[in-house]
Amino acid sequence: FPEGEISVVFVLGGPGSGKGTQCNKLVKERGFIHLSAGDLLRAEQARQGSKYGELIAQCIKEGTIVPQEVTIALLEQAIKENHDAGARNFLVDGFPRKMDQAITFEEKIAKSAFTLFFECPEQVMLNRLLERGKTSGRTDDNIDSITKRFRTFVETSMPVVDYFDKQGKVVKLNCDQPVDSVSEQVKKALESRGI
Ligand code: UP5
Ligand code: MG
Repeated sequence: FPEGEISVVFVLGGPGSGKGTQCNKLVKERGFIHLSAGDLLRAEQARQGSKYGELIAQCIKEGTIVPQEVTIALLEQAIKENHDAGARNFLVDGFPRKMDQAITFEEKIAKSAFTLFFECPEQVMLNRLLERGKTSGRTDDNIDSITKRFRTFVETSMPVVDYFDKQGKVVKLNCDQPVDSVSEQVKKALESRGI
């Protein structure tokens, strides 16, 4: 996409930090298109005839990162479809979570406007995910998978946050707060970046 044609805000933060919850609010209140990389991967995994079903299922359960080719193709397709329908403002949630993805996406698809980074203590995220796991049906909402997801986040995804932070493109939010208080912080962050 040519510069300025679409606006992409990355939403990063640990598992259970509340990315999806806040993105859903922004869709309702501000009309953003919300693309969760995890949701796109889960949909692809469930799709009849997908070549990548087993690979995705395995990575999600083990908390590892699906090869970037798969995830970026899904995101690119979703962005194109929504753009064709007139959308310009995208929240890309849970992506990029590895350096190669960050570089490829910004080279091939679009530069990000900035990144919203959801800071939250692991213990808080753990409690949220275990609670959600009682009803979510997600194969990775169990203590084994959650532990692995936390490790991948620290080792593989935090370097991406640091990379954008060095460019002055990260706004940090304190997410160990009630949903509405986080939501206030999100609004201020968007305002401060003119979005
Ligand atoms: N909740 C939310 N906010 C709250 C608050 N302020 N106070 C109290 N409770 C709050 O929230 C989690 C739970 O907490 C919910 O029950 C919510 O009600 C409550 P949610 O908004 O769902 O948090 P979120 O940060 O979105 O958590 P999620 O589990 O979705 O995060 P992950 O980043 O782990 O999951 P994702 O779906 O992005 O990725 C899953 C897997 O896909 C990855 O582990 C990886 O294997 C794979 N993946 C890739 O390989 N590549 C990618 O690019 C992306 C994903
Ligand atoms: Mg999510």
